[in-house]
Amino acid sequence: MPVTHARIAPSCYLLESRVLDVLKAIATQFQIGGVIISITPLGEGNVNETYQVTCQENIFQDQILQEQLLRRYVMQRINTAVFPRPELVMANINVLANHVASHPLDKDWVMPTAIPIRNSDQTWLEREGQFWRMLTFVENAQTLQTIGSTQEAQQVGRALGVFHHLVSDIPTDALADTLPGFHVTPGYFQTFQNGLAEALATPNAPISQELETCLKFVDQRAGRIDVLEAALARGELQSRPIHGDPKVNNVMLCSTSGCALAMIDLDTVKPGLVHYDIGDCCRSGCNRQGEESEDINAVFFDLGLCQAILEGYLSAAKGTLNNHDFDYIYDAIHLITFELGLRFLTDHLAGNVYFKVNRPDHNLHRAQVQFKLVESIEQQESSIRSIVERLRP
Ligand code: GN1
Ligand code: MG
Repeated sequence: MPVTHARIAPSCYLLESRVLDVLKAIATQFQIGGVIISITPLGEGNVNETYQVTCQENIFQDQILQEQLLRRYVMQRINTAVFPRPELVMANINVLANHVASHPLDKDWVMPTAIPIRNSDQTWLEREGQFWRMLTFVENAQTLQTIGSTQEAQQVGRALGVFHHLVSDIPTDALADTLPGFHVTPGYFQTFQNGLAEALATPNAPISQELETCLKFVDQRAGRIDVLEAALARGELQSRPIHGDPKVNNVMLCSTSGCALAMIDLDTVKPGLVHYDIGDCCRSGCNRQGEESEDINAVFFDLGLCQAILEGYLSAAKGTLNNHDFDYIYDAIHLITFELGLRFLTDHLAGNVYFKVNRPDHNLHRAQVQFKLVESIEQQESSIRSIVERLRP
């Protein structure tokens, strides 16, 4: 029996016992230790379905119970509408695991790895057309939904820097392109235009004032959408291994020290521009109100957090950026924020088929939040550029 997967965040519903039974049956197919004692929804992802699986292992000596070990795992159903080739996603995660195994990791840095299914080295399970995987759980760590202090901002930036440094010597041809067109803004713009034409062709399609404002906003910025791709085509920027989704809640901070110790959500690790990552990390980290802010007018881009994120990043990326790379940091922050707004808006026009939503205008609202952030970035362009200049070696 397939698990139902309405496009709502898993944390919004309690697991029915029927669903739990199915999840348990799936989890036991993987090489996990002990007896499953609970499965609960985990995280805030917009794409995959994520669960925490907790197992208990009883350690006996001379038939006397010595210890009860609790082990946690992360089980996910990969959204195949977004990742049509999940086996490539898993292949990339394995490339990362092998790379890390042959490289000394920074002290206290953890790379989540995939757990194979029983009696096999395959790291995913296909069941009734759905793809499942089990990952190691990063213990003694937490994620933030939004950044509250410059110390946290430094750590979020440092996490991305450590990650980039770590993967910088993986040859790009060793990584599959799991999501062609990901972060290629001109492609998203084309999809948006097609979606808009289709929506406008529908007789009597209602266009709210909010939608009309968003459409105008996009139209006014159409001229700069190829800034990164054009620099790539001119050879000023190069494709390198990237994380692809370094938003704040994909960084794990040690619960004791507050130091970054892992980057999770490795689905979008693939060749790309490090600028997509730097831009996305600042986009997400410098918005104190968060992506889901109810109050759009309260949204702004925080310069102090931006400086701290970039400082943290550069302290750990260890010279992976050259002069041209610095030239495009402002553009990256601006473009990736605009791009996410455009992606939300496109999904709204398409009827919410990509990002999980919990109300019909959810993606429109998310687009408005990102566009408000874009405006704030534009208003502070010279200050952001000055921060980048001060950090240029
Ligand atoms: C999606 O699923 P999640 O939350 O990790 C999206 C990112 C967006 C993000 C915005 C594969 O990530 O690109 O930045 O939502 N992932 C994909 O919250 O499209
Ligand atoms: Mg993701």
